[in-house]
Amino acid sequence: LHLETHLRKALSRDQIRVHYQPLVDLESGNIFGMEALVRWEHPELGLVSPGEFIPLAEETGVIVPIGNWVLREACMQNKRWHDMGYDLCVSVNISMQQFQHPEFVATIQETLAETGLDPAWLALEITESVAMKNVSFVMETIEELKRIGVFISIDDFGTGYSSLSYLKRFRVHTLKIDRSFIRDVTTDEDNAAIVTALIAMSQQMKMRSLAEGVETTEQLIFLKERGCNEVQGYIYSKPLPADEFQKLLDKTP
Ligand code: G
Ligand code: G
Ligand code: NA
Ligand code: MN
Repeated sequence: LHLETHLRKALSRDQIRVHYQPLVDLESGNIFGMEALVRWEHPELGLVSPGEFIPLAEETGVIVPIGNWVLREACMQNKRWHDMGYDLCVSVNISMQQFQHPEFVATIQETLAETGLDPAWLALEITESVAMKNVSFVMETIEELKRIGVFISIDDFGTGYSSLSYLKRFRVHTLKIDRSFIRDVTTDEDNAAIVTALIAMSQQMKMRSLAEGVETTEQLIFLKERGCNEVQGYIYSKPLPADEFQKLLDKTP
């Protein structure tokens, strides 16, 4: 099937898409932003999910051009929404290969300059595997990004080789609690304890907490009672193409 060859050509063949999933402020219930999630529209295979091709893209290095394209597309789209009067923050996933690329910070600056998006309306999601690699390099890069004015989130928190001491050194803006902890949060005491502790820790360290994969009202109530700041999940919406996401914005006050 030569998936790799096809993947390399996916960009030039215009087969890469970006879907958007709402990020909701738990106190107000308002959509304040969206996570950009890549999709590959393959002519024979149909819509290929990133779970299937991101690992291959990372192994082969194709993730760098694809990731840069997603970043640009997401910034362009968000600029369009700002010009229409929506104040939204777009959150973009960044792979380790992108983050470690010598041109990464320059790429962020160029993309913001060329799309005209204010840095304060862009957040970058990095995983703990990124944060693991080279602590001083990661710290420096994060500080540079913060100086530019973009926001930094730690994605899938609690699943990687987490070290709490990194959180102290990196000082990110948002901690995204992995959905594996949220799934059984109302029935499993251990998950309840972990999520409660992560929300409290975020508050005390002046970070925002975001719960991923929220699907039920019970989960929402649990999170609200503990002061979780933000949520994302099927309870609000699955990831949607830009035009459908915009309809969702128009529907919600
Ligand atoms: O959208 P979905 O739930 O299928 O995403 C599966 C995984 O792919 C998630 O872990 C998500 O973080 C990752 N992913 C989605 N879009 C991107 C992207 O643009 N870049 C990178 N590096 N990962 C992405
Ligand atoms: O790793 P990351 O958090 O970036 O992955 C986001 C992935 O989670 C996407 O593939 C998205 O489709 C998926 N997702 C988003 N909301 C939910 C949800 O409520 N339930 C489940 N099972 N998956 C979700
Ligand atoms: Na993510
Ligand atoms: Mn995540």
